[in-house]
Amino acid sequence: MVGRDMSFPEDFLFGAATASYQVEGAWDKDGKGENIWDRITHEKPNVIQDGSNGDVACDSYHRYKEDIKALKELGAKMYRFSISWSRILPNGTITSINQKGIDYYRKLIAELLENDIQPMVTMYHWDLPTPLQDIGGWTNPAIIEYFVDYARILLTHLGDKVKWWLTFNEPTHVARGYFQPNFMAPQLLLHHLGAGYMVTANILKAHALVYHMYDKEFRHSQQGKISLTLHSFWYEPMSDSEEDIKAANTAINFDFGIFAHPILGKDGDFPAVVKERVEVVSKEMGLKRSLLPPLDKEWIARIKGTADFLGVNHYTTRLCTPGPGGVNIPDSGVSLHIDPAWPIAASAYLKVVPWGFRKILRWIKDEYGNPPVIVTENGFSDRGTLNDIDRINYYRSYLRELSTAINEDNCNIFGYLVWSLMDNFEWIRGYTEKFGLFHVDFNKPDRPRTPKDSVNFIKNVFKTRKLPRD
Ligand code: GBH
Repeated sequence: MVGRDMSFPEDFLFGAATASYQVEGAWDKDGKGENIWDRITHEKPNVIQDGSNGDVACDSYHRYKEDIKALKELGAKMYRFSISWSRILPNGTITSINQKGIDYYRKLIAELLENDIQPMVTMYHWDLPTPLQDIGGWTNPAIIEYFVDYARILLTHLGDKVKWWLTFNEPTHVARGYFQPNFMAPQLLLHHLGAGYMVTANILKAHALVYHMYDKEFRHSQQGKISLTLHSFWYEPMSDSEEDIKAANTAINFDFGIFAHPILGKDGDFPAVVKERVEVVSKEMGLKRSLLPPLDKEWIARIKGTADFLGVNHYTTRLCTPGPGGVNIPDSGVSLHIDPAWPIAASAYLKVVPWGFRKILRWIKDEYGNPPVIVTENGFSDRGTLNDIDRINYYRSYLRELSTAINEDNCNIFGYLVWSLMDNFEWIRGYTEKFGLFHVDFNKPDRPRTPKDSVNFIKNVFKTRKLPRD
């Protein structure tokens, strides 16, 4: 370790992230429509671990100024938040523009800019208006144009102030809502119909059309950048055997490459290994064609290159060996394992494996020609203590790997955002898992935010752009 450069570049963008449904609350205020998380939490509260919902959450709709104070205290230069589609378009379409929704985001953005914090805006972080779900949601190709309509409204009304756009957060998780049990809304179980792959294709197309719309109608006057955020575990071979190495490569292509390759890969399109495997499995199931709808030449060309940079969310690692696959990455033929020696977090999925962070960043560099990357989420969950030493240890070890990826591997990484600014609604885990640097007291009507010990640690890193030696 002696002599390792543990600093970050001068113009590096440090900041924090949240998402609309997880923090805003005000679920039915000022004309907002219902979305799929409102619906699932209200109609089936038993699918949420503590029976809770995001009706009030951190009440950021009313308390965004306190969020900005917290960001200031942290020394954040960037705040990534998402927009609630049903707050802007209550019935899902442009026949129902809600001015109060637009006003809310304009106020939030103005206040951020006044405090020298750059907004990075996610257009879709999982909260689909229910009328669109009722026509099949992301499986219905009609959604492509509805998303383009929605994006045009955002770019028109907010694009003068916002220079960083993400169309989608973790589209693989949107797809999982259509086949993985007990997971993301709308919790459908339609893998046998290829629903997840339909979602994948439709999201890729919607993303590409919005990118080209930005180029044609907005880039010249607004001068911003647009991309999307992908999530991935790092997939490490369980052993040095050729089969395990192949399994790990298959896994990362199913989880990350399925979106990254069509956009950033040299020839575009889905990764060859994904096309081959899904074809074989579909035939084995007795189908006449692959569950993965092929992209035609026009779409391959239209999707390729539609990222000015890449957003990456990363938390943890899995070990890979050939096997039945399981619910996360069906059809891959890879079985995923954890090393029992890895330190744990409150979230069952999250094990502390810092070296996996460096490896995935390096893999992205090698696989896609070193694109500009911003880490749009990274963080640790506990049960909510203010003295969050385990979170500090997580950040210390992961940030070391990040600095090594930058300084030794020459990965083109220009920013890093923590997940999350504050405790919030963690999807089906409700309020049982806490990712915040700021504690939020969900029992008090005014939802007070209190800094945890990790705030001091992160603040110091953001300020000095260096990691402490010990
Ligand atoms: C991010 O996703 C989300 O963008 C954010 O909204 C969320 O609050 C944050 O993470 C913290 O979890 O495949 O069954 O093992 C990361 C999503 C969700 C990825 C759970 C891994 C594991 C479930 N993570 N998932 S499983």
